[in-house]
Amino acid sequence: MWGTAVSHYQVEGDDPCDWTEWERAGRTRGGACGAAAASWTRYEDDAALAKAAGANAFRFSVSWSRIEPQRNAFDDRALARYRRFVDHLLQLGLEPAVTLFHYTHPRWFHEEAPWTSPASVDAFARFTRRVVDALGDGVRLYVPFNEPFVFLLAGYYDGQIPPGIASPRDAARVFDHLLAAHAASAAVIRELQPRAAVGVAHNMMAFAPERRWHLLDRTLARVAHRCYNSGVLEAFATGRWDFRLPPSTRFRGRRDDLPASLDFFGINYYSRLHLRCPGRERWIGDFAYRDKTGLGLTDNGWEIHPHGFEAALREAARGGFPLVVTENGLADGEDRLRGRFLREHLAALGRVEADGIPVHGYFQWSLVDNYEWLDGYEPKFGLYAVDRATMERTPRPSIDVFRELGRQFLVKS
Ligand code: IFM
Repeated sequence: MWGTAVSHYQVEGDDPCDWTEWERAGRTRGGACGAAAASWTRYEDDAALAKAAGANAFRFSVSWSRIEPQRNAFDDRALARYRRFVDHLLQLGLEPAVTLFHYTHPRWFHEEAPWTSPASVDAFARFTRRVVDALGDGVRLYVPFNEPFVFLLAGYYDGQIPPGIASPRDAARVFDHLLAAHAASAAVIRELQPRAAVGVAHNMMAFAPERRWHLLDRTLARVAHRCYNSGVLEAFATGRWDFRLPPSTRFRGRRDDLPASLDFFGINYYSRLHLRCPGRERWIGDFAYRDKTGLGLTDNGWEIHPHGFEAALREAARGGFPLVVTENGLADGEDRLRGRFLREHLAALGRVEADGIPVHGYFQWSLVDNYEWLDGYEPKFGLYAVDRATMERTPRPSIDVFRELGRQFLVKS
């Protein structure tokens, strides 16, 4: 698969949910989402844009808050809207890859079935059932959770995103429930669509010691890698997990049904962080992006580091699952860096494949400029620029590089 990726809240617009409340409370740096890229009414046009960019697959997520605005009350019109979109993708020859959870929740969720409670697992399984039933057999790829560990850290450890809780004890319990919800969701998908493949989209990063010679920096980089990259991978590969989140939270558990719940492992890769311990701001450690390889920093300051992508793919391959790159991309409004970024990352992917590790798909984040969570509309990740006044989409020049690399990628397979 050669595709583009978007998520519901970041492109659809006007979707009241827990994030909307968060924006209203002034908890985002970049303001409110509002109309996003208006894709709720333009999805079919967006599909045509992906096709024109050479894609044969389209990753998107469904909005839980549109589909189940009140607990146990499902909106058939919302489900039908997504079904029409799936049918349209299929007509265009684009493989739909459907994510069920991409950060946002219906407004009732945190009160009535929060992730700290086992009720969340049942609620997510029920939601899965309605979606899979409505989308039918045209969808052959499901990703129940996008970046579960990022959501966990930001939502329950740092408290930066909804539900805004900073509690290490809750975080460990939530991890358990997210994995249980994944397994329950996978079981429902298998029951209703036995031919569909189930994956997870796991965010992986490169971690480096700020000072190569410094024991504490090196230890912190190792600990960060172990917990951020390998924890989720090990949980899926073995059904067990046991790692620590500094300073002292232990994540430990077991779910025997996890390994069999996954048909592919998705990697979302963007950048590398440089770690320093003790930190100047937080004693436990500072995290900074630096342009150490000379490939530049993206508009939101992230280091471009394709070798980290290569390492992430090799690490992920250790889990033994078929690999898919479910996200990779950069914020680059002027399109100065995107062409090279794409070439270097696909070269890294090629090196991995040359060593006998096949990568079954690559999805570029993102098709269009969209709402970047806490940072609003400033970072521009799109292959297509979006004019926020007219919602008109304009291809960035590097789209030709994307198309050409896609041709080469697909010819190989
Ligand atoms: O925009 C996000 C996306 O929602 C999840 N993965 C990372 C992207 C860039 O920050």
